Amino acid sequence: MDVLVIGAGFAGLYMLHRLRGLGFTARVLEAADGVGGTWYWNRYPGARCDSESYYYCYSFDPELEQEWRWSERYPGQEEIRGYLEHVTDRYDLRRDIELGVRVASAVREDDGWVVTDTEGRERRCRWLVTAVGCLSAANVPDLAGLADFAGEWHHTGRWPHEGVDVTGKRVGLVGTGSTGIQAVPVLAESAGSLTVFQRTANYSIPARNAPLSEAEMAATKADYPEVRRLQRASTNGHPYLVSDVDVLDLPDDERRALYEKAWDRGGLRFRAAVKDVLSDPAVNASASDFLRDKIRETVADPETAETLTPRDHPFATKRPPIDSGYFETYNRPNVALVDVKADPITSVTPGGLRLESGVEHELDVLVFATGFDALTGPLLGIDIRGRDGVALRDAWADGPRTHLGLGVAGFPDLFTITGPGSPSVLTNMPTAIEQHVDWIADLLVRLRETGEHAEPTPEAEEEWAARVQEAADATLLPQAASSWYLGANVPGKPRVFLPFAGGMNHYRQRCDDEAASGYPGFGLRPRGESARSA
Ligand code: NA7
Repeated sequence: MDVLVIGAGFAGLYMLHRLRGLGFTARVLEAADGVGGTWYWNRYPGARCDSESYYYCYSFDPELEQEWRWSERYPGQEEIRGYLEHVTDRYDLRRDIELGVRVASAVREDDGWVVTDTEGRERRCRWLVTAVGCLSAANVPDLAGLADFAGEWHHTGRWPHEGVDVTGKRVGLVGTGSTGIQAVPVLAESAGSLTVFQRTANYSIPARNAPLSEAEMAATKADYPEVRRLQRASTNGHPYLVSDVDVLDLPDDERRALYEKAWDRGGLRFRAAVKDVLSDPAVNASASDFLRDKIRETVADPETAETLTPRDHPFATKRPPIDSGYFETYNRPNVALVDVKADPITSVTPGGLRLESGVEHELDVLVFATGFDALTGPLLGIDIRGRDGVALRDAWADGPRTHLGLGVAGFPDLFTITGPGSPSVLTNMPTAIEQHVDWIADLLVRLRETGEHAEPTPEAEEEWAARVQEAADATLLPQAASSWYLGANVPGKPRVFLPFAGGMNHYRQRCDDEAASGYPGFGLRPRGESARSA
């Protein structure tokens, strides 16, 4: 094989399509029994994308975007999975995808990579591309007693395909990130009781999901060139630009009206309605106050409302969830909230969850909406060994180091789609993925022509790490101490700001400059020359 690609989600499928078109021999190895990546695994009740359907999709083929019909403003898990299945068939990708193959290790040998799966089967390739996703390594809390829990427990990112019948049952859900906030209203509808264990209160904005009419779909399809232009021009791959209104210059009533309008429109776009919300503390405080007021207005019980009100981080410094009736759900008689920051979970008993105070909550079903070992977890879950047998785990012991999030010093001819240090999770993912895939494809064409190896230089990595830190420091993002952007949700994980916060548009330009100037940060060297130090 010229290229092995690990993962068959948005990234792996498009990578395979591009490689085929360029005449490379390529294969995708996928651990799951189907394509879809994130959207294969995340089947929990309420699983839905927070980007809108008309732009949470590929842009590489105008025919594809004209053909596909989205049914709702935000696509549900099953619909996105269906879309990716369609793409797989439409471009005849399936014959080069091996499903049910979990990669255990990838070892640099001679001029290429030896990739070994968990069954011990080896495959060799010249270039290795990881398309393993940013949020695919489930983070299950290491709680004493979990193995002896008498009920059933599930992580939302590993939800059983046949579903979980919670009808009439006592359900406990841990975690109030985007996932928990999506799942709570749906679980509450059929559970006998639902107890939500909240560690960090979260802001959330109504999604305002709704079916898409034929007329709306037709208008979007007619407008796709402009949608795509805006996506490329924006800082995070969404097809709208950040407002140029200085909210603090507005009289109180006009500012309130601006927030109300953004609230009524709903979704992640709220953030874009508030200029400088992620860089000016006073602007952020004003928007955060508006969102806190909304919680108080929505939740009937004042004590519950107060517990649900975030006070320890500015709005959007953690990934802001959007919801369909989340805060309203706490007005249901069968739903209770437990503050596990005040009274932490200490263990799982056969009958439920025990807190530090000794209080025990009796549960039949335990749901961990506890997120992921983000960005680095999926890569470090594979034993990747570069030049001289150096393990990626060791190279990244103090946090990930990459050049542009695309490659790692010491690991020649390895390319990491949406790797740490790239904008990835701060963007609309398909936009970031397409940019990475296209960039990698161009580089591979050059490497095939010249016979060179590509391996980031330590100097380039160092410079890029400084840029990533600098970009984060120019925002309020590092202020959220418990953010998974910082790796803070996984005990023992180094605290390093993981994605590049300098904007997708600027990042794209930086990558284009790298290519146009002959890939100086990728230390291209003739094939056969064994090491950079040689
Ligand atoms: P997140 O956003 O990481 O949320 C996980 C939630 O689980 C969050 O509220 C955590 O609290 C909580 N958590 C994690 N571990 C524990 C333990 N041990 N005890 C109690 N509570 C815990 O993951 P999601 O799946 O919701 O969303 C991930 C992304 O997917 C999302 O941002 C979108 O990009 C799509 P914490 O805040 O760490 O105190």
